[in-house]
Amino acid sequence: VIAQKTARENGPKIDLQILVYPVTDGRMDSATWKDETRQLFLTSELMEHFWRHYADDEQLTDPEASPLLADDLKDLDGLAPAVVLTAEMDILRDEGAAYAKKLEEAGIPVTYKDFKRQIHGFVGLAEALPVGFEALDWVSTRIDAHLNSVDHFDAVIVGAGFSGMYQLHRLREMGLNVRVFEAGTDVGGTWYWNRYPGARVDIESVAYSYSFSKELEQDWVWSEKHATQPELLEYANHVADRFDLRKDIQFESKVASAHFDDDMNEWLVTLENGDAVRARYLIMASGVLSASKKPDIAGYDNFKGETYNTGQWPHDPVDFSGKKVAVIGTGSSGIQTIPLVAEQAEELVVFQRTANFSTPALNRTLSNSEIDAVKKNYPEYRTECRKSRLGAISPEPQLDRAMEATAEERESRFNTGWETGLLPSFFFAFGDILTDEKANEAAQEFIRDRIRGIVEDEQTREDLLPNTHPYGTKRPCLDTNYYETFNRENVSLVNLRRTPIDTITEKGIKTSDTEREFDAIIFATGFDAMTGPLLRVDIRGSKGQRLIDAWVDGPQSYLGIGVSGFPNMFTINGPSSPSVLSNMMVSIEQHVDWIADCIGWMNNNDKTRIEPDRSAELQWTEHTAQMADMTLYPQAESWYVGANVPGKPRTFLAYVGGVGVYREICDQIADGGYYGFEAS
Ligand code: N01
Repeated sequence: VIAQKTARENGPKIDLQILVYPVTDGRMDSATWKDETRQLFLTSELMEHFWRHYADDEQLTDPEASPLLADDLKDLDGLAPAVVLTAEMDILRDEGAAYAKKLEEAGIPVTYKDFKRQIHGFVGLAEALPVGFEALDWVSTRIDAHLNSVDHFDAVIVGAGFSGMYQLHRLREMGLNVRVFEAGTDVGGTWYWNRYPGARVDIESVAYSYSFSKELEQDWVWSEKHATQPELLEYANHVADRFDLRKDIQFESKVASAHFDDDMNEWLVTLENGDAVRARYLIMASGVLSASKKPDIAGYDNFKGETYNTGQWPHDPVDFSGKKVAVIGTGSSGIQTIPLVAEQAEELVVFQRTANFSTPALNRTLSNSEIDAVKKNYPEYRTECRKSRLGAISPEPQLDRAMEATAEERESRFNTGWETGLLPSFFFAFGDILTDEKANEAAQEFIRDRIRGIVEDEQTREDLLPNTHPYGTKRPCLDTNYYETFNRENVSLVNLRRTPIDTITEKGIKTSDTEREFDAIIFATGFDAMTGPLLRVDIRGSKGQRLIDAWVDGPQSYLGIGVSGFPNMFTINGPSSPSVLSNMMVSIEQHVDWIADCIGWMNNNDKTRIEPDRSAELQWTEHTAQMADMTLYPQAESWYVGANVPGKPRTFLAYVGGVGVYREICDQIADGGYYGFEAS
């Protein structure tokens, strides 16, 4: 009534009218009004009682009481666009629907939705009837769409690491209009954030690189067997320049939320600064080890000295000369950084909760002839990597059983593993290292023996021996002089299993036996892996369903690429894909290509909405878990199962079947018309 009146009398401009099960017709005679089955919560009798308070007989049909009965809507300049919501089981349903239709016929933009099987008042009862949240979300999305005249894209990609960069390139080549949002100031993802001293890739550089461009592959020269973080970042920058990627990447733009709009089959993506865009596809290229975990240590904020987190290292060099430094955490990050910090600091104390398995990286510069040989053979090399289990082909996996070999044979193979300096060399020494406890124990004992042979101090040596989990079930590490570092005068180890941390204090760290003072503390305490980067964005799918609710018992995903109820969303290296168990570059390229092909297929077939069907998703999730249960992986308290984040549901987060097998499955699904997905 007010919207009509201000338009009629040239009053204040109303921008948008939001009518929630509106009362529009004082005649009280619509079909729903009279329907016996709709007398729920609001009855006709009660509604008539309200009407009678408001209007006498004559006024009931006055358009200033019953806006449906106005006959001049077509002539009203400036009548506000409307959002109209009704509930199917409401006596007011028909008059709300009739008014929406009438406005529309008068040329007023109207968005109308009838919420099926709902009763009058359901929006206000959202706590009891969660569909109310869906309705609120629907209304707020309409308001957002109205207030923000937002840009539209074919796809939004979250993250400009190696996956986001290549996805942008692929989709742009297909002629799509794409926007990438990146929280950092430049490209590189993992290699942009993890700038701690000693950071390197522990897959061979020649394998950990893009294969999509033959020219790039031939032009780029890796200097070392395991490239350093600066070299990897330089590579990312080179790729961004070479393919002119930055023009479609918006930096310093952290995505806060992504809400799916069922009516438009689009995502509304909102940044932390409130800016928003809409896109048909949402591609989460947000990384798997990118959500740093705030350490669950008492007094974390007390310390007055310098603090560093390996996952968010400063861009300017940090100088530890003359300083007393603590490192908490002995995963890959801690183990890589400890030897370098030790060389600089006056004193270094390492706080270790779990001793980890680490073997020497044996890093070295690559010779020209080695590089030439790989480049000559790159197409075959890449094909082999794609077909392999881990996405890297050296060393060659052996398939026989460890305990059927002689002790000498085991010793010899493990020795070769130790001397190749390649991450999978122990997994691949025999076919059953990750499935047979005895085989694994043999590998463990070999490594423990080597550690015993390196570390001089008796107590430190004992404390460094890993004995809480099978080899490989926590991500094993490759190091350069890690164990040797504990022979230095200025380095000591605190075993937190014997003397746990009580609290961090203003000056240092207090363990159960003593307090130590430091100038700097380095937290190498890990990440909320795999699901963290997805759940830190407020993602809401169809009908307002939140991803965080859908995954309350652990992630469920079809192929680690799509999630049922979250249409048009793709996750690169998502949970239940090989991702962290593989050479990430191989897995990234495979997902990016698959997603690009899928979007191409959608466009060619005039489809605008795709999502996994629930049964396919459940089957895949179960299959992933069953595969993991055939291995020793679930035995460790690792980030692979979410054990490092208090309260995180325990599920094994990756697909153990290997990248070759996985690729075949994904290809067959695509070839079969995206079997297990519903596209419309
Ligand atoms: O993290 P982590 P990361 N009090 O979770 C300890 C990849 N990566 O950053 O084992 C005391 O492995 C925790 O102890 P515990 C790679 O996939 C790759 O090192 O939980 N200690 C553990 O020792 C890797 O696996 C590369 O008992 C606490 C450490 O912190 C993944 O990233 C390089 C603690 C965390 O280890 C993560 O590695 C670096 C607490 N409250 C990383 N909380 C390369 O490619 C945690 N810890 C080479």
